[in-house]
Amino acid sequence: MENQKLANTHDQKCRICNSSLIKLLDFGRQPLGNGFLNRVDFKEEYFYQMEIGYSNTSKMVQLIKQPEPEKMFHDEYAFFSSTSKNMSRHFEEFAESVIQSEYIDKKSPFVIELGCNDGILLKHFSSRGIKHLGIEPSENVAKEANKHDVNTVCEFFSENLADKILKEYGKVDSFLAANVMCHIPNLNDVVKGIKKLIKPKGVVVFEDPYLGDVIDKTSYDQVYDEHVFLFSALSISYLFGLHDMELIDVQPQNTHGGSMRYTLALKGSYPVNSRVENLIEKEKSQGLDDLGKLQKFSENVEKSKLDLITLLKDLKKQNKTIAGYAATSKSTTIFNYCSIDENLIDYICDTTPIKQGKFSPGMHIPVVSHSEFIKNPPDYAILLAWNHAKEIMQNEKEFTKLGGKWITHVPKVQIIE
Ligand code: DWN
Repeated sequence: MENQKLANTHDQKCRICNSSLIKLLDFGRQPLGNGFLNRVDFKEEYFYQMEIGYSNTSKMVQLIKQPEPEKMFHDEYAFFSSTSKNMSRHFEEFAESVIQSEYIDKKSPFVIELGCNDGILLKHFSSRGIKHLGIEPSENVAKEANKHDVNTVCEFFSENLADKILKEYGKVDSFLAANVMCHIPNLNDVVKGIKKLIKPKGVVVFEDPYLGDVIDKTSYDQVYDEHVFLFSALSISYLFGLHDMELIDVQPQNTHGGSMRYTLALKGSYPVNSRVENLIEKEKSQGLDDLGKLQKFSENVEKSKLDLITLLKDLKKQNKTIAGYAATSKSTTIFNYCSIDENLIDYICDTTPIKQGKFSPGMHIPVVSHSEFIKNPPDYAILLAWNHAKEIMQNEKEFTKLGGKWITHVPKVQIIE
C-alpha cells in the first residue's frame, strides 16, 4: 500500500526525456536552500513543495518542482566556493589534471567553466596565461572571480549564449563544470550549446554529487532547491546520448560526500575507458535504475529523520546545548524536513560574512560567526558540513578537547565518539 502511494506517477514530466515522473519522496514545504534572511523578511519568505521523482526512461532522479533560477542565483548569492581549504586544493588538482590531459591543445588551449563561482578553479588557468572564460549568473560571486583575473560573463548558460561565445571567442578544448550541471533544469539546451562550442576533439568534464553515494549514505540533504538532479553514469549517458555524445571516462571524487567526475566527448572521437562500463554495471547491481531500491532509500530517509529528532530531543531533555556547525544549503533541507528550530538548536555558526547576523531559511535559527562558537561553545555541535568533516575536525581540536561532542546524520544519526 505504502509502495503504491510512493509509486504514483506525477503530472510533471522528466526534464530530460519527457516521460512521466514517479514520485519517490516528499520533503514537505521548503524554503530556498541558501535563502538566509533578516527578521523583517520572515513574513514574505518564499516556500515551495519539495518532492523528488524518478524517470524510468532517462534514469534521472530529479526535483518535481524547482523555484525559478533567478530566485536562487542573483547578486546576493550566499555560497562562495573558496570557504574550504580542502576544496581549494581539490580545484587546484582538477585544473592541473585538465592542463596535463590529452584533451587539451598544448599550443593554444581554451577552457570554459560553467558556474565558475569565485574563480576557485579558473584562477589556475588565468595564472598560467591560459585562455579561459567563466560563465556565472550570480553577480556578487562573479565579481569575486574577476578579482582573481578570471574573465567572466554574468549570465545563465544556454544554446543562445553558446552562439554568442562562439562568435566572440571561438571553440573550446575543455568545457568544465563543478557542482553546477546538477543545478540546471534545461540540460538538453545546455548540452546543445556545449556541442556547438567544443572542438571536434573537445571534451566536457564535470563533477557533481553522486546518486550512488547519496543512496549509500542516506545523505538526503543533497536534495534542495538548487540541486534539480542527482546524477549517475546511467542518467548522464542517457542525457548526452540524446545529443550524439558519449561518456568516455568516470572518476569518483571524495568531495561533497561522494561525487563523480564525468568526461564526455562527441561519439567515436575517443576510446571509452573501461571504468565507464564497470561503473554502469555497479550502478545496476546497486539498483540505481530500480524503482524498488530507490523507494527503499525513501524509507531510509524517513528513519534518519526520526532518529535525528529523537536524539536532539533526548539531549534537550538532559539540558544540553546544541549548535549547528556551518550554515550549509544542505542543512536547510534537514531542519525544515525534520522541523528542527530554535527550541532544539541555539544557533548555527558559519564563516561566510553574508550569512552571519541573518536567520536560517524556514526555521529561522540565528546564524552567527565562528568566533561566537569559540566564545559560547555548545555541549553538542551538529556537523552540518559533514562533507568537510576532516577539515573541520582538524580545526576544532580544542572544542573536542574541552569535552564538546559532535553529532552527525551521515551515514547514520550518531554522536561521534
Ligand atoms: O552545490 C553547491 C555546493 C557545492 O555548495 C551549492 N548549491 C551550494 C553549496 O552547498 P553547501 O552550502 O551545502 O556547501 P558546503 O560546502 O557543504 O558548505 C559550505 C558552508 O559551510 C559555507 O557557508 C561555509 C561553511 N563552513 C564553515 O562555516 N566552516 C565551511 C567550512 C569548511 C568550515 O570550516
